[in-house]
Amino acid sequence: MVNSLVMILSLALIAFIIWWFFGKHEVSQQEAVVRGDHQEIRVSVDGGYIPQTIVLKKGLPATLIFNRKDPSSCLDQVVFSDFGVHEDLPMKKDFPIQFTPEEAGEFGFACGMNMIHGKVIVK
Ligand SMILES: [Cu+2]
Repeated sequence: MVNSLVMILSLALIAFIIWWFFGKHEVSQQEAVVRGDHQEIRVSVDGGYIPQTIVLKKGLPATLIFNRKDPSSCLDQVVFSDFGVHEDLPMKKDFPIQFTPEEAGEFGFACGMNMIHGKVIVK
């Protein structure tokens, strides 16, 4: 009895490990679109940032068009500390945030309370 229980638990654990390593973990990632002399991407704010990971090209001015659909006060500000951006996001309105990523790397951004996170990858 105990043996079969251990067996079942082991199988469940193995299944979990397989899922963890080989399953599809949907992390939304999107690249900005280059338009002439700048790059642009839309980010919607709804329970989190969509896409959560934004890929930008190094050295090209970027416009991130935020649109907040989530009324929770948690998400009413967005902070890109590496780029000196700290803005209030209006509800249901396009709100452009502009900066130029001068260095390659990964840079986090977050809500005003640093609870909800997104990431900028500069290549
Ligand atoms: Cu928050």
